[in-house]
Amino acid sequence: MSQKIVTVQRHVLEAQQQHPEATGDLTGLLWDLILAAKVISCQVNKAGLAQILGLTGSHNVHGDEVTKLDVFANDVIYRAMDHGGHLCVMASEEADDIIPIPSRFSKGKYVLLFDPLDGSSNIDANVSVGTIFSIYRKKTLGSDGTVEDCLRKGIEQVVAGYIVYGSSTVLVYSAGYGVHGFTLDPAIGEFLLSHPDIKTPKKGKIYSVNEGNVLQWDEGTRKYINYLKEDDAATGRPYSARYVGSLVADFHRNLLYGGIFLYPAGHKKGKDKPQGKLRLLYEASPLAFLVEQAGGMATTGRERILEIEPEHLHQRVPLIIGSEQDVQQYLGFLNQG
Ligand code: AHM
Ligand code: MG
Repeated sequence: MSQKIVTVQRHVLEAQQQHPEATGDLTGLLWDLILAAKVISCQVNKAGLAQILGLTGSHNVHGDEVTKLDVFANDVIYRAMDHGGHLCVMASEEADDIIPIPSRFSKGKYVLLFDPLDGSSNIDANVSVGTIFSIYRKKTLGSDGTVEDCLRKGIEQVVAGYIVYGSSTVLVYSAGYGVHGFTLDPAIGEFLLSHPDIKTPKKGKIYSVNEGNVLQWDEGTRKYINYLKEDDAATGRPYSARYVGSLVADFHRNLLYGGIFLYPAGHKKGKDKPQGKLRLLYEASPLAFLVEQAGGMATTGRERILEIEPEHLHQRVPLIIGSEQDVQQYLGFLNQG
């Protein structure tokens, strides 16, 4: 018999009904976010046609060029989420500071952190991009959320997820009871359950890294990548290199097929300390939550991503994420260094 047809809304609602104490607040919040995802998806699909291609000429807090679609996605999420009464504060990769909920709206008990359009430097070439989100419960007193409500360890996440705008639009989320994927049917405007209870393979055959940075890496990382290229059928080598350059797309493929994604710390000229590129709160933490729920691992090489205590909103970390045996093996190389 063919699979049941389940919308993401029904899936979220049924999960909520397992928790008699639930108020429906989180469900309402996710519904608002799903609406924003549909609006962004529609606009991303029109990117080649619309007049909005090109750059605004402005830079975000990381010094990256901000394309109009980044601004659009950021704005859509804000406008879908500010008035629902579920949130007390938001923070976005595109904004320097926390984003308060306007005083005219009632405040809720949740905190939303998001990267509105990850990988957007690829958009002009029709390469997949994505939205990443992360939800926490408010922890401070009072109705307004604060920066303290946003600076949270990943293990405290209530929900994490992403939407990848690719050959189809796919939404993947976890509320701590497995990872579930839904594909948008554009004809009916609904996300339908397509990937129930995703488990990532324990070991893969893919590695994803920007190898152009090889000279900036530490010895352990270099040795590990060289090891993956050696020919040894008994240990499944060589691995295949796959790197889109859009984190959500690289992550989504590896989640389904297995493998390892690495953005290690790089020793850059003029900087005394090696630095990661990806942002802890908007990229690493939500994807780490998902990968662990799917049976994988995420680390900086030194610590578990989900246990990092953030110091500031736009903190960057090295990110090594994927199949458990692959990440463990990487750690082995790093420790031998
Ligand atoms: P962005 O959030 O400004 O789009 O940057 C993050 C992106 C990730 O999607 C991707 O994994 C990474 O940057 C690619 O970086 P690089 O071009 O250095 O390989
Ligand atoms: Mg990003």
